[in-house]
Amino acid sequence: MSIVDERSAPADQPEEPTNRPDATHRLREWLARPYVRPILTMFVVFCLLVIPIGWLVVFFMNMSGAPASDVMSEIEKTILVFTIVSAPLMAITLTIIVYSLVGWGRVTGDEPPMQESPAIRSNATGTYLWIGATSLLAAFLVIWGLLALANITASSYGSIPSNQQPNAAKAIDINVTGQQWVWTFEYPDQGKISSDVLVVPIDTPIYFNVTSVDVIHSFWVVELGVKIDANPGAITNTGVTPNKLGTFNIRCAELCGMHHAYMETQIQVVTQDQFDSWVREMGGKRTV
Ligand SMILES: [Cu+2]
Repeated sequence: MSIVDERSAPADQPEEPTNRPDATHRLREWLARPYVRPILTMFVVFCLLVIPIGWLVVFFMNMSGAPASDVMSEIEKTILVFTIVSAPLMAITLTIIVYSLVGWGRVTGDEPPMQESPAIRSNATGTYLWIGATSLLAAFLVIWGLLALANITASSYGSIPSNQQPNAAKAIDINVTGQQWVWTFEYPDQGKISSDVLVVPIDTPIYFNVTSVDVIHSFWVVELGVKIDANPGAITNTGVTPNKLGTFNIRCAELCGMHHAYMETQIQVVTQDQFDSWVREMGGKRTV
């Protein structure tokens, strides 16, 4: 018996009126098609697979201590939400690819290849569903992204220049200079001390003035979720408020020459007392 015959014969529902097929009947008929159940099963499995994958991504990101700021928490939440919301699109695409390779194309014994595969391109319901669902998902992601961006900006006084900040959240200015292939940090308000390791007090907004003396670099404080280009002849600004004690990574995120991969240092987030004594040790002034 060929597959075409199976589809056009709703043989096992004798009680249904044949002249007025209602929605339930049509759905049952659709489900009875030989390719529908395997495709639906694969779709659900691929959708569910995304949850452990998304979780694994965040798990690996957190192995080095992230999130160490509200900005990074917001970024991780956004990565998870974007992964999960785009899962159905990935799943339907993967399902169609896999089933096209191993399902419709499969020929066993003397059976001829299937003549009638579902016409996806000319199916109006399929087209409307695809456009409708993807538009809704995209709109949701745009709105989520804008809200997350607003949260990130609001959660850190560090992104506001220090002379425009309320006194309660007075930021520490730090001048960051990139050069092939080291980072240098200068503390203008602490007696212009200079260091190749970034030391900052916890829960205090930090305001970065970033530049470069040679080529374009990118200043990336990995576990704090901060990244901004360091351009020669210009100053770029960003900020963050560290909320976790510990030592985290600073890397260059812009290919800048032979030893780009080794252009890294550390940020030490310490208590205010530890920061004050570090400043004294470095020969600087006590912070305000
Ligand atoms: Cu670099």
